[in-house]
Amino acid sequence: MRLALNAAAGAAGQTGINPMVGCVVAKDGRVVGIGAHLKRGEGHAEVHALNMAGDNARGATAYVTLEPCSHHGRTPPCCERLIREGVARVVVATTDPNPVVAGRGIERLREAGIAVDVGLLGEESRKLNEAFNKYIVTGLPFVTIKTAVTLDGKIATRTGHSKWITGPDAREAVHTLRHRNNAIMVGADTVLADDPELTTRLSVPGLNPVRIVVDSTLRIPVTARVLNAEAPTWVLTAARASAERVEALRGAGAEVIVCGDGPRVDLAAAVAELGKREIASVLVEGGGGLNGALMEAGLVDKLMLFYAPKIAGADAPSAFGFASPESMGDALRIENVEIERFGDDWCVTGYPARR
Ligand code: AOF
Ligand code: ZN
Repeated sequence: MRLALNAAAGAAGQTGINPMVGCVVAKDGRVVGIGAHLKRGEGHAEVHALNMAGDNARGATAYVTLEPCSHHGRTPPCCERLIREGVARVVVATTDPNPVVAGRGIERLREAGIAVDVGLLGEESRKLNEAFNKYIVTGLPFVTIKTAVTLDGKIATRTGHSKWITGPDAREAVHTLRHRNNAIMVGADTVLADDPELTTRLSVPGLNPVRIVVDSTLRIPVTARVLNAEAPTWVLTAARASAERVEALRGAGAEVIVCGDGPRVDLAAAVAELGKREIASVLVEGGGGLNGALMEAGLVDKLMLFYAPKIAGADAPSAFGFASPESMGDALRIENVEIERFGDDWCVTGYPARR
């Protein structure tokens, strides 16, 4: 199952709205087939592993990181294929939260006389697919805020200078995060201050996320690098944005999407709209304003704070621009915190407590 999980994780960022799934077929103490789901619309993990196993699948054990599917989607049901190949036992890490599967795959295998065990490394499999698990039941993308901060929680100096807070290892990790998310989101202020390209670069090639700019009044210039042809760019705006600016940005290649009918972008409506457009995961590369507004609206699932061993001092902008509560007991609590080292920096990962 560990091998199957590793195979699944290898396809991080390339399965679109589909989960990462791995499968290992073992018989008489040896691995006879291994596979992973690599791309939406293409073979599921079980199919690749069973194709490799061939006749060895008969009487074998299949280790699958997600319950084999029972539905006819873009590909036929994996449980039927496992039955047809004569697999004797299936070990499943976790059930498929997809309402069209949700236990039916396991049920079908048992009906066919196959021994099914559920739960081996289940927690790890669920964590691997935390974005899919949310998206498939709510239709909403999993939102991760990533930011580089000084030890005193600042994202720039008092002049707005921010290149660079963290070192090369942390920045490399951020490009991997871009590859792993379907979309990347910033505020107009970040585009105006840093003119970022928001593509996946550095040493390893990867996929570019859809670039999303939140810009209520369409202040970003048509020459902004985020509008280049490297990846699609969607500009989220409010109803009051001028028709002239809308046309100018469309002319520069952006898709302009009005979210809600208030004076500013309705962030809850924006996130729902992204879900409708098959964005299952969003990496927010902030700005304190956007970070704070998303946190206040309860739209953030996960935080990844890259801490550099520096102190920026007073008058420097903070990572989260929302109003501070009166009492520390009311400070936003972050749960399930983990720390990982990147060169001289540390990434603190956690999940905002639901209130
Ligand atoms: C599996 N094995 O490797 C994957 C599964 O559109 P489709 O046909 O690819 O179906 C996608 C759904 O199938 C997805 O939402 C999830 O429920 C399941 N994914 N299942 O047995 C796999 N990737
Ligand atoms: Zn399947």
